[in-house]
Amino acid sequence: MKIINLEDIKGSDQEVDAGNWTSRRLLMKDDNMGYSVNDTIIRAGTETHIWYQNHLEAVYCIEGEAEVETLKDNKTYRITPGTLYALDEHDEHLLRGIKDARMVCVFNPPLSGREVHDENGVYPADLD
Ligand code: 9YT
Repeated sequence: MKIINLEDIKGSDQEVDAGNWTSRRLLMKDDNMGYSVNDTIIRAGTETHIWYQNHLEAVYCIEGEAEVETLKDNKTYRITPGTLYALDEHDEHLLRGIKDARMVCVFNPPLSGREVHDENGVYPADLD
């Protein structure tokens, strides 16, 4: 069994700061769980274009407030603590931080841990 504590990840190379968000990568591909888990802060006042064409992601809000707009239908969803959104159709979306929002993010297939979005909001299929 493994025990992983967020405090040990903060400031390490398992913390990826992309400006609009900072992602603390708790479990990654090399942990061989079949999924990865991040504790991510979406910064207030930011808007990020995301389109995970190669991954499915579930996002569970535990603090703060965010907004997700799905681009195929321009629907906007308010995300508050206790709300989970699942990008089960690889949904292209805009993610806005209303207040600093803390999200637990699960990816299938797992992230290797080093990904940042490309110019289209995509993570590459696989990084080794
Ligand atoms: C919630 C979300 O999609 N944030 C962008 C960062 C990403 N989830 C990550 O790598 O933690």
